[in-house]
Amino acid sequence: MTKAEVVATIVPHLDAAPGASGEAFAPANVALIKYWGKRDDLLNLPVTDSLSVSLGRLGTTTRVTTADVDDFTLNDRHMPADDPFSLRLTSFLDHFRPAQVGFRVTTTNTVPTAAGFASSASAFAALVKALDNLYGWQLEKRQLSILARLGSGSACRSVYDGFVHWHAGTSTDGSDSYAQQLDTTWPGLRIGVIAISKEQKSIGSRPAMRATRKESILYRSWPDKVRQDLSSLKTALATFDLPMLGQVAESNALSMHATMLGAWPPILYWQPATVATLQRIWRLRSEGLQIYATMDAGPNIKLLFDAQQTDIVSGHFPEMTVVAPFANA
Ligand code: 2P0
Repeated sequence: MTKAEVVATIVPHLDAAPGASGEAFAPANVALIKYWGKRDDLLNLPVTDSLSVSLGRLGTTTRVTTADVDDFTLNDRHMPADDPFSLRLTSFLDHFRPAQVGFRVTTTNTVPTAAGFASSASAFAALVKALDNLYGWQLEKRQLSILARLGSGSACRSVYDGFVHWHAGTSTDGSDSYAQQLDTTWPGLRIGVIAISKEQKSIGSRPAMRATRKESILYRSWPDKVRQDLSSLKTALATFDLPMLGQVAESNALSMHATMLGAWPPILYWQPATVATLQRIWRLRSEGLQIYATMDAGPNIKLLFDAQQTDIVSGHFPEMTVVAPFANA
């Protein structure tokens, strides 16, 4: 099935008359159980479930109107049509546009750009919500989640606040591969972002996922690891058990990176400072400080800890940016 065919099954009247404009916000998210590996590259269908926490007011606000030709502004900067950002947006919008229609899209990220959060998740979630508002489709969140996934897999989780579970699903059309919000709110949870490097990554997450799945024998154990971690994390969320949540998230992230090392050529996102920071975290934890690490497809580290420890943790990592994911709750 193509993306356009999926869109047609969800949006009944793609040629409906647009309103004056559509605007929406979507939060960025950090996965505690990672999405790594696709069973379908085109529709961004994952091999396993994943579970994330959305970042409250940190994310993307997007405004869409129709126009003669596509026209994109990112963080107050007009984007050339041949910029990778514009090309990716145009090809995504192609699945939604009635003939001859262009879109003017104005996007603002409230995620600190230096903080090392992926902005594609909140960007595609906000764009889909803004289109829903522009055309008055009034789609359910589950449908918005499926549409956002077509732009970027992790975007299907950014349709929601709080803790979010993305079900991998099994169908070839992806109709059962969507995210859902969990009931739990955890206002005391804090995420501390330690930016290790701002350099361009040596390999993007898309080709890295593909290579890991294809080349790494260690990837075969990844689905079992996710199943186990998902069950433990749900227990941790039900009992607000930070050490359990932290252990699951840290072990899951490190295991994801381990699968990459088993690929050939090997994939390693870590820098020397990544290892040094992990070793500091482990030393502080052995001294009794409840801090845990998670990492995405890059060298940066995100710490998980309780709000009551913020001053102590900030004292050890003064360069850290602290995020309160449930600040709106
Ligand atoms: C995650 N990552 O769960 C994992 C952890 C990176 C490491 O989701 O190809 O940008 O657009 O579906 O969503 C990054 O992958 O990939 C990602 P596509 P996406 O957050």
